[in-house]
Amino acid sequence: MSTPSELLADIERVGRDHGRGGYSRHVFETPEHELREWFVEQAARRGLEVVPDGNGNLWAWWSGPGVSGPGEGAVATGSHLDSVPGGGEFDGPLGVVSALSAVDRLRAEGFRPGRPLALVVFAEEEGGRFGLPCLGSRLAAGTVAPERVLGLRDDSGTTLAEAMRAAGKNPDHTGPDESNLARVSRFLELHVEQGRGLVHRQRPVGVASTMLAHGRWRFRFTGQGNHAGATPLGDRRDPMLPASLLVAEARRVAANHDDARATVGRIQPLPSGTNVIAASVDVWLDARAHTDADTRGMVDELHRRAGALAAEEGCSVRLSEESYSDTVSFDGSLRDELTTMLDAPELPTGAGHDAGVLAARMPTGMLFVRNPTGVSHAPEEHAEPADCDAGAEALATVLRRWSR
Ligand code: HGY
Ligand code: MN
Ligand code: MN
Ligand code: MN
Repeated sequence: MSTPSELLADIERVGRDHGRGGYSRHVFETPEHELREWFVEQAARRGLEVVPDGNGNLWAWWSGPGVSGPGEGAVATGSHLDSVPGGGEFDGPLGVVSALSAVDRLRAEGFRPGRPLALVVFAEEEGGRFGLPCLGSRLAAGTVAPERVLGLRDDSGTTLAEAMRAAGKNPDHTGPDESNLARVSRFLELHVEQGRGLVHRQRPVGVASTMLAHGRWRFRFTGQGNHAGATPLGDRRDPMLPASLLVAEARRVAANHDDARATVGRIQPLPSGTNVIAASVDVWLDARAHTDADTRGMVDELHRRAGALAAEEGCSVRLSEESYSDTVSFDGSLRDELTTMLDAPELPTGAGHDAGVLAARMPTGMLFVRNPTGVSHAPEEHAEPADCDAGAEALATVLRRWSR
């Protein structure tokens, strides 16, 4: 039987990108590709039948007696292996290794599922390479169409379709996954907590109540590229000025909405030269709030401000929405069942997850494992081995009950 920490040691050995500190596991690229192969090998070692779907997701089935492959009313658990650039060790992988460890615990006691049980690895949950979070689960659930995403490009200009081909996958097979997902009746994702709610509650494991509405938008400011030395200030149309002012505006506007969050973590001037006035500047906004209205209200206000800031500098601005997820309130009876079964507190999540996509399709829940730093999307993300064990034990408890 492997503990989550033992399996995470494998993840670190295989998946750490030692180049940039922290982890940068981008979908279909090394090391994420190596981690997929590691997962397939771990699943096979446990007698699970791995059934990749056409979207880059991996389904490892533990079928009940007399049931071959996916069956009606199946139960699924899982998370993702990809990361944000320079991310942490636990965001995603903890859900995957805890699922493997939970299967070990159930097998060790001689448990046999009465209905099929699937472990799932979803592709591109972070949207770190192609910009659309929960790409794999959205394609599988049919909430985004292949033709909308196969042309998405990464920073090198490679399209998703090209990246899939390079990884030996046929992009023509992307789309709703009726062979796996359609048969599943309940989904549960275990995830490291991103925040300190469990630290404050002094508990190792919690149950998700709600997920913030959240989305990503790109503001493209366009001015006139020019020479840094030969262009007097009065002759400039420098898009970097409104772009940089927008960052402060985002913080100000978010502060005017209840517990909202607006983040600019990425700015891309073009052509990006030290002695060059940029021709254009892209500013990516991540905006989140407790309601759809608040989230979209913030973006609308920022769009108006961006237009005014651009005009002051003789520039223009174009806004495009790259992704959006409405707020999620997880299935009430399932939350009650989990909090009772596990004697665990409920807590909200400010982060998005594949479980948020599946929640629109079936009764879905999330378990969180305490993170003493509360930090995530950074190398300081952490969970203690004893809390990881408590998480895997809780997951095994639920899977035993659900797949009897
Ligand atoms: O951005 C998020 O909330 C998640 O980590 N993808
Ligand atoms: Mn994340
Ligand atoms: Mn995650
Ligand atoms: Mn020159």
